[in-house]
Amino acid sequence: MKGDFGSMDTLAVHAGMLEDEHGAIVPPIYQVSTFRFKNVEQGAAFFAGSEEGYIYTRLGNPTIKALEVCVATLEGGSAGLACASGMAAINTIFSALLKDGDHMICSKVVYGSTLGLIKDVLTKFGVETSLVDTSSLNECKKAIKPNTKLIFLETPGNPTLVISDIAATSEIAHQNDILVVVDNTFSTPVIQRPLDLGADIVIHSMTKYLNGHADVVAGMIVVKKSNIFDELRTTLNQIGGIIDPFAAFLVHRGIKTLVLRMERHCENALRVASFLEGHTKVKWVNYPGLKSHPQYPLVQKQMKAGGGMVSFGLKGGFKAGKALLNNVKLCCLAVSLGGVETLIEHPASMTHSHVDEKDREMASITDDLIRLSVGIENSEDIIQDLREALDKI
Ligand code: LCS
Repeated sequence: MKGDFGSMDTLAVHAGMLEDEHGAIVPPIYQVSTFRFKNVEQGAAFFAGSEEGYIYTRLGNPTIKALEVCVATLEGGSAGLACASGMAAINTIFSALLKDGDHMICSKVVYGSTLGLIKDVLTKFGVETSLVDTSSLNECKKAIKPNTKLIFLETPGNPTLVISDIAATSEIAHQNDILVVVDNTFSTPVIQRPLDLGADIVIHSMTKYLNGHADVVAGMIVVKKSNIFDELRTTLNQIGGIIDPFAAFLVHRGIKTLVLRMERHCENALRVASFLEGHTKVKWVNYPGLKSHPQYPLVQKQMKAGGGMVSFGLKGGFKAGKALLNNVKLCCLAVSLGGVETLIEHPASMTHSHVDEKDREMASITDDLIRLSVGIENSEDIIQDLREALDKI
């Protein structure tokens, strides 16, 4: 893309389409592990960093680079680092920025494996974590210690869709020399740009909306300022959690329709959430785009729309929920989210089943909670499927 076209719709199509010697209009797949040097001097210069060039795919690859430039541009960051999965991205951040004796604050509502990584792995390396209701600024402030290095926010949180105030938390964090990392998987930069709101780092499970087609597992780190980038890049290179060039190509391809897909996800989710809210068998609905969301004013402040995720509970509890899950036909009973097809799951027995019951309770991940990832199908079809399944309870 020549010139400066800043709108998200245009950037999603053009960002990261780097110059290609043959004029290819999308980045070709460099499915190679290693790159030939012209001579010893060039190889040595690439390794020394005095000359730029590709060495070995774990250290860098043109197809991966194109995707990194694309997502960094969409998030308004200075650089991106593509990873093998969302978990590889989170692990890279923790490994690079935390050490024995450090303390971290983490939203108590996060994806189950994020919590697993903290509890099972980070503690082995002497890092202490406080799980905090980060939707309360006061709780967040109270949890800060002299050795706090990082605040990790997931907003909206998986699966309750609780919201944390990115701008206000970043302000408090920066007063205390603490970095703020935001998991922006549920919103994508189309809906929420954490770096603009003051966060230092954004991570994504690109497995979800960015790729959008349920056929890739991938992650991304985007930094606002370049000063921490080298440390993250070196750590990723050493840990080895890099993305495969073909996966990078697919995600980059998916991003071209990200804005269109997000618009449809949000439109459909609002309709489905409104339908559920009005149904006699439904006890509660949580959707950031509904006025009934407990933090609706904050949603309006930091998000452009409610996103594609809805959580709800039935009056008959999980027993009724189980009947619903077993009776849907169009909605697919599966974990993951953010793809074009509607998925439905039960977090307490699936995505968050390995979280201690006590931690689940503390995070309000109740046994009756059903999570819907609303796809881009016709919204009337999704609603009809849910209505018919609810009728069978
Ligand atoms: N962050 C969030 C918010 C997630 O929802 C997930 C995965 C991850 C990070 C990890 O990404 P991955 O390594 O899988 O690319 N969430 C999943 C879920 O809710 N169901 O299945 C996976």
